[in-house]
Amino acid sequence: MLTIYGRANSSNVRKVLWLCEELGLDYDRLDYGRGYKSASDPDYLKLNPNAYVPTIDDDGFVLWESNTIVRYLAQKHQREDILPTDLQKRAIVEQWMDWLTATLTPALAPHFHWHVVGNEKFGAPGVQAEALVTSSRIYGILDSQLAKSGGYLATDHLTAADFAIGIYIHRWFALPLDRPDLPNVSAYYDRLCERPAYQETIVKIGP
Ligand SMILES: N[C@@H](CCC(=O)N[C@@H](CS)C(=O)NCC(=O)O)C(=O)O
Repeated sequence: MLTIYGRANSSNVRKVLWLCEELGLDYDRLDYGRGYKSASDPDYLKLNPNAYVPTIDDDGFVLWESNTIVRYLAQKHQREDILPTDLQKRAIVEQWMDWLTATLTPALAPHFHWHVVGNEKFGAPGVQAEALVTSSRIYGILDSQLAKSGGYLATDHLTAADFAIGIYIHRWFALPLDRPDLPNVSAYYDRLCERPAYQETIVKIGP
């Protein structure tokens, strides 16, 4: 049995939930993390010493780090379309997964921490305007990539990279931002929104 530890409104948990729904997997989900059972509980820390969600327990095999979990589940279920076995195709998927963790997520974070979490540090004069310059530039890189990829982040069909970035596409549109016009990002979001599993695990939950 697959158990997912993590609240359904967490961005990193939603990556895993969306994939599980697309794969049609049976799983249990336990509400851990902010607002629920604490991820700092000693029992949880034994599974994941970082006190973060998500963590999975797959028949006794424990794994954390959302992007790693996405790759693990795709490979376990032999979805070569989602996680290519070809060296270079896989490297491109992983490149975009690393990029979104290292570059896109931190660029979007100041907007999320102000508009959703309400952390006043991010509402100080000039902070949001400056953050928007950065986030617009980063989503601009995404727009250029989508113009040549064939419609999805790494290539012309859904891969692990899309499962990792999906929540941050929804968040970009769901937050009250003065967004630049990025037609390929908009078309990508429309494409993802056509998927019932994306609607269920990401869009309906909110930013
Ligand atoms: N690199 C980790 C980051 C995990 C992470 O930051 N999780 C957040 C939720 S999105 C968390 O656990 N926050 C504390 C909490 O909810 O208690 C991953 O991708 O799994």
